[in-house]
Amino acid sequence: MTAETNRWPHGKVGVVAIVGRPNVGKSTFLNQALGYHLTAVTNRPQTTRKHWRGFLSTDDGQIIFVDTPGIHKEQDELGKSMLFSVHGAMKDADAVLCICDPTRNPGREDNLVIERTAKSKVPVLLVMNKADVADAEQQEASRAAYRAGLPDLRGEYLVSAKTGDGVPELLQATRDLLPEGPFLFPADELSDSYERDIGAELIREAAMELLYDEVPHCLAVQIDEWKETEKGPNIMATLLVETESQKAIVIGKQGSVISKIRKNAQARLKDNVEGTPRLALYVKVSPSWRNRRTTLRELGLS
Ligand SMILES: Nc1nc2c(ncn2[C@@H]2O[C@H](COP(=O)(O)OP(=O)(O)OP(=O)(O)O)[C@@H](O)[C@H]2O)c(=O)[nH]1
Ligand SMILES: [Mg+2]
Repeated sequence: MTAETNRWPHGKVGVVAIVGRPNVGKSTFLNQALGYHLTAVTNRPQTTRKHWRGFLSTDDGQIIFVDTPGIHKEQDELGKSMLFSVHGAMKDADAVLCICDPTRNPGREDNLVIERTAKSKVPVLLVMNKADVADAEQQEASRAAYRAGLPDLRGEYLVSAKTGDGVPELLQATRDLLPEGPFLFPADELSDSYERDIGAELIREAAMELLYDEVPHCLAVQIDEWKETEKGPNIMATLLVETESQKAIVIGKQGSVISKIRKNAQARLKDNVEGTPRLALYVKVSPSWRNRRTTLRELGLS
């Protein structure tokens, strides 16, 4: 063994899947835990479309978090891929954080989450999120529903992923569930995602925030070019939509919508990359891309 491998850190190390129905705050929690904007957050359900890994390294361990798409009744090939991704993440995990949102009455999607989580062979913690807005009665209703379906829960935590309240205690409890071992990634690495994939998510997030109705669900972002320069990256990206009418909405009157999307996306990219990014955006119609396996593969969603 060399001096170098002697120094490789050890501690509580393992993979932790973050699961729950859409819109409960899974991605917000991961970003809060990492202190880094890794995955897209919006107020629309089914924002996250594939799993994303974020690494939280501390003196006493390394948690490999896996943010997953919300568990829902799938309706297309994209939905199937999303659920497949949740299943894979849970299968490979050492522990599961099952996140719920007490501000919404427990319903059909919560039952789907409970059903799938109950099959997990590893420890599960229940995380009741949105403590900043959920009242005691709502918390009790969610707690009762999840407790009833998950009798082997290893703990329950009330947190606000938005404000960070309760998050340090939950992180410590999560770490305590993990086995001892060597770090799986260098301690200064935050994720194994490519910068351009994170960039595509930030652009999609900015676009989803400005679009309404069905358009956000029909939208995908493809990075056509990511060229590093001394001043920062030059990025060319295409927004894929499914119909000409969606394309018209995304462009807006005299390009007003796409120019706002570009401006907001560029500001988000600036927080995540070195230097000043320059972003050019295009819009393309790709009919039924959510049902085309080849396009899903090209977008890294299958
Ligand atoms: N008030 C409040 N809002 C929150 C909290 N956590 C998340 N949110 C909001 O809930 C919405 C959904 O958050 P996301 O993190 O995208 O939820 P998600 O579970 O990843 O959603 P999907 O990817 O669609 O499955 C966003 O509008 C967040 O700002 C919280 O602790 N308090
Ligand atoms: Mg998400």
